[in-house]
Amino acid sequence: MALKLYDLALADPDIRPSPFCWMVKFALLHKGLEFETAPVGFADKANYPDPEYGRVPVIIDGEETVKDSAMIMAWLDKAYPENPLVATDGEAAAAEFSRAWLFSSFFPAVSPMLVARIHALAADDDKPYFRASREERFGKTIEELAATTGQKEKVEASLQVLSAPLGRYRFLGGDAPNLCDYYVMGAFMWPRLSTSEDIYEAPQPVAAWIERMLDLFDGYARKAKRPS
Ligand SMILES: N[C@@H](CCC(=O)N[C@@H](CS)C(=O)NCC(=O)O)C(=O)O
Repeated sequence: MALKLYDLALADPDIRPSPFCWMVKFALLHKGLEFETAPVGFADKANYPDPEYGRVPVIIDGEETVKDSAMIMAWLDKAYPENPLVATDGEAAAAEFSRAWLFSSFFPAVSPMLVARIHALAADDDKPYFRASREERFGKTIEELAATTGQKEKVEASLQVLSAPLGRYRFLGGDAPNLCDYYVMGAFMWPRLSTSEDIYEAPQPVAAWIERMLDLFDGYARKAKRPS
């Protein structure tokens, strides 16, 4: 039986913007593992594999249930050692750094630009939960978040740190992608699939790397449905 990934869906069930689910999708593709996805809405907790946890990604592989993108990565390399996501302690440390950079820099910069857009695209049944949970998390209304100024510039400043490594190497993993690339590109799929607009401009080496990442695995990420 194919491995199952629980994935977050918007009102259009083919639009799947979750950055953490994308990190896992890239990792599964890297491993060459077959998988199917099970879409769930934000508030649809009864259909989550663990309603109390109430988050995705969660993967089910036979008897195994694994939650949390970072835990899933570690589990994948243990259960399926072929094509490691990180081959050395150095690569593991770099991947942890990449993930920490997302949380300290990229996500805080981009989130205010996305919350209202995602709310507009969420299923009607999910909207009240999404609004309440995000307004509690950010301490602002969705409308106040959407009106925040200067976020585009903050995202663009945050992306500058990637210009030097990606100007020198094809991937953050060097000649070939590794977990660092999947963490960062997984995060970049979030704005890509939450709006039809290009809401920031990436520096040239980063933009070129994004195109390379979209081409991987027979263009899997490039083919993902975007809002119209
Ligand atoms: N630390 C978790 C975070 C997972 C997470 O926050 N997922 C979001 C989707 S991107 C979610 O499940 N949201 C459901 C909700 O907001 O209730 C991971 O890395 O997997």
